[in-house]
Amino acid sequence: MTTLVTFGETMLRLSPPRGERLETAREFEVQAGGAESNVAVAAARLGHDAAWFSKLPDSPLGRRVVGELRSHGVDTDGVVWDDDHRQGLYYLEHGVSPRPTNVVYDRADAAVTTLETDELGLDAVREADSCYTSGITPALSETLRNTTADVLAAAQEAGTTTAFDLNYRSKLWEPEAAADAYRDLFDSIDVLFAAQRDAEAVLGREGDAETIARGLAADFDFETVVVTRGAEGSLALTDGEVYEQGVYEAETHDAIGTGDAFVGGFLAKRLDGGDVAESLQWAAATASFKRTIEGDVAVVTPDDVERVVAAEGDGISR
Ligand code: KDG
Repeated sequence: MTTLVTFGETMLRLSPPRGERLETAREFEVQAGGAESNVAVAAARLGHDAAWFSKLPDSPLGRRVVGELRSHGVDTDGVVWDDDHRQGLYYLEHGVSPRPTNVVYDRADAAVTTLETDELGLDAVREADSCYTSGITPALSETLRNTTADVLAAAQEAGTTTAFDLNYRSKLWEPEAAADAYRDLFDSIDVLFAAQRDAEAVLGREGDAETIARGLAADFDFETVVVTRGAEGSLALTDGEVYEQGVYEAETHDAIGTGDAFVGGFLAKRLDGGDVAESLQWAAATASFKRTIEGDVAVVTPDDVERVVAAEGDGISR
């Protein structure tokens, strides 16, 4: 049985060689990248049956996305193929101090923005142990906002654990619009992942990570709230208990997808029957491992994660 189903947009990511700029580069490296498929890849590579649902153009570009995800072991049988819309792209110029990393989206009218609930096989979502999407998905179109609500509600009603990362993207919408959409979905979410900066800037939460987690759990009845704090580590609240986790040191080669690797590591360990503390540890270790790898996804094995944890224990709590 599929243990994890994720749902969202995957783009092709085009990045010039390091040290070159988008406006002058003659070569681009091409890879698939999208928050929800990044989570599916991490979970698949950590030993789970992970499936990814979306809609893609029936073109070489859409097939390239599917081919890449399959190469990591992700089940893409639920992908809906489309003849009328395009493949979303994003351009990534890697930064180097003092020049910041620059992301340029070229994703308007992507096939996924037209994905309606009726086109999806919701049975797979109902039969899975866990269903994950992020705040990027409802940001992409009104249609997808409705579909996201339907998918999460169907999953939760069927007893599938639903997980959601706020993943606020300021290039996609304003904080007020995001907050409205999030609040509409919160009733259907069991496990919430929130970067502390998103909880503050979008949901107007104040205080330290524990205060934020307790406030969100009380207001929206989440089973588990995980608050991430970048280099400061992370914290999870479940059944009133708080668990803290430091970061594992890593030499950062490519930070894109670190948050998705964190979620993938957490869900994978939870699906293995790990408790929240162990799952946080796997989340942090998978995230740090990802930072050493070029591309959106964590090309990782369970042994890699075990080694990080064994070498550093609880990580660095700052
Ligand atoms: O978390 C990484 C994502 O930001 C990247 O894959 C692109 O999905 C993406 C998005 O919409 O920003």
